[in-house]
Amino acid sequence: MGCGCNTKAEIPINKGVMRKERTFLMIKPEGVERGLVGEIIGRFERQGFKIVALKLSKISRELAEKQYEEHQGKDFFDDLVSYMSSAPTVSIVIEGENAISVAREMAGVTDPKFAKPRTIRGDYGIDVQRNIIHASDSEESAKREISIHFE
Ligand code: D4T
Repeated sequence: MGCGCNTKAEIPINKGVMRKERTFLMIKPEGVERGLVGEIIGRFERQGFKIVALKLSKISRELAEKQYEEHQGKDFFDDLVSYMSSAPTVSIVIEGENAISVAREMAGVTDPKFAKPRTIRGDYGIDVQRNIIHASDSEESAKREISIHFE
């Protein structure tokens, strides 16, 4: 009996409303340090997404602040931007059907303690800050984040 999902996909894709989208991902410092870049990119490729931009860089504190500007003023903001600018990260743009919501599903919920198995944070996340990957949460964020990381 068919499950109605893409058999190649790691996570079933909702075939209801299909939209070709681009989204921004960032592999956080501990993901790079622990040698998880290939594993993480591979998951998105196997899910059927096309990599349209890819960059390894140590981002400045200013860029990290811009990336997370919606969290300015929260108690974790300073630690978060220090952490994100402390070591190399990988910035990625992927393209494909429902890329924004599917990438968020593949990432898993923010706190790895609660993230499901087979999600990136569920499988590799350490804690809420060292949660391996960032994925844009809306079309507006995706556009904004792509433009700040890939001028
Ligand atoms: P990102 O933006 O990294 O994909 O994460 P989420 O979209 O899943 O979660 P978020 O916006 O609530 O948090 C942004 C970023 O801040 C870190 N964080 C979060 C943290 O260090 N301490 C905290 O208490 C929270 C809530 C993790 C992700």
